[in-house]
Amino acid sequence: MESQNKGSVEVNFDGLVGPTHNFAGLSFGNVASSQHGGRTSSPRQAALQGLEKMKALVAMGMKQGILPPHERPHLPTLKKLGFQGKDEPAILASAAGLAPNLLASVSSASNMWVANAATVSPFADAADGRTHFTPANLISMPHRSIEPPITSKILKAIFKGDSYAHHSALPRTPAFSDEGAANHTRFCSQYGERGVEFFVYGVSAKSTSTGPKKYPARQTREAFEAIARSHQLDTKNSVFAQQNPEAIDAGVFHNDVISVGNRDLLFFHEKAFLDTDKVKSDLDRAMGVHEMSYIEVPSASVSLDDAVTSYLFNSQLLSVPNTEGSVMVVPSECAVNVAVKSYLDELEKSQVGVNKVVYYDLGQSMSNGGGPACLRLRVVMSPEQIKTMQARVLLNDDLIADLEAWINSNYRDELHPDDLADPSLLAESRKALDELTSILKLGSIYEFQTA
Ligand code: SUG
Repeated sequence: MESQNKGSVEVNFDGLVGPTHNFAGLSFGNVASSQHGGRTSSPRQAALQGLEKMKALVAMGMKQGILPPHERPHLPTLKKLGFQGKDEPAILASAAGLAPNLLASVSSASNMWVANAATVSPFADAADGRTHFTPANLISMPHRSIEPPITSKILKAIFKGDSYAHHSALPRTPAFSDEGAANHTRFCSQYGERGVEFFVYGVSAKSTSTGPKKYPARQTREAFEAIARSHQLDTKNSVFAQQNPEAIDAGVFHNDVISVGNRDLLFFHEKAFLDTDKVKSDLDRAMGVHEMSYIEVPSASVSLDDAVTSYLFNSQLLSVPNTEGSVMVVPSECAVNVAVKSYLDELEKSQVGVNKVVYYDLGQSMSNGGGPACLRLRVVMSPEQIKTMQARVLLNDDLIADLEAWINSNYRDELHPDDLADPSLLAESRKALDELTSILKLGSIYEFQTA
């Protein structure tokens, strides 16, 4: 098994921003989403900003994939919620009149933040040697709770064959509230070797400590325990840790807003976890002969507020071919926050763990609380898995050019939440997604294509 996994790499699959990207202020506890609700967005700029970041990673020599957006506005959900009309425009109009917030919910492009799409365990960690996927049930926010069925369809269409195991999302009840890879990190020496899976939760029935007081905890320990079992992980290689409720109440709605890991490095804020010493000793024990490295950022250098507004920890730590240490991809908001910028300058100068910091403008996604790490789902893939992938979702110059042209011809420059009832937005969105499934060689994955 070990030699078969040689040459395995971590592939970042980024969510392509959908044509209905808008600011509806839907996510309570996500400070940026609440602050920008009601403003005018730019779907085109959002999609191009995301693609620019992907292009930059490809240029660094990284393997980069994409996951397509979901069908939005989602008429099947509006119908399920009882909105009626003689045709689809009438159903949209009825929702816009009676419950604009629900129309916004079924129109959100939130599926772009694919760190919440699923939890993924690579083949090297699972007893059966397969790569396991569990789509997140996303029950804590109504607009995200409609994502799992299409996410599951997309993952099955892309990761096809005997080397993959696809599980159902967990039961849809608060006890199993699950937000996927945004709260999950994997540590290892080499990607294709057995690693340690690190599950961070906000709340647990077993916990004796009090949870957050102001904002909801969106991930339970019980959800992650179920996932670790289904993914056939060895308990010795699974570490569970509780988020610091103070961080959640400061706007850290997912753990990837306050910590990020890669290989044997954990970069985190001192207030990320309830018990930092235990986190470190549990990870050290699980890693065994491979030593962990920690970069703990003190509040004295970067406050929780600075962490939340700059999204410093929502960075990507990348092992770039032929480069020592990790390259850190951060949002450009980190360059304007004085405390964060001076911390990053020092970090880069020290050349310890992080050897280079690169800044990207993801302003459209950031205004809804989604930074570089939210936009990507990490999947460790063996050379064989990469070779046999049939969908055209791994970026190269041709695919990048096709996607740029596709975005430019299909996306609006501006969108206001009031525009969501416009029937032509529905038609434009479907036309765009129909073209996209051909570009990506995905077959018919959307309900409107099979209805
Ligand atoms: O679930 N925002 C997303 C942001 C997700 C970020 N993901 C990670 N941290 N991994 C959320 O809160 C806002 C949509 C709106 O308000 O229009 C939104 O869904």
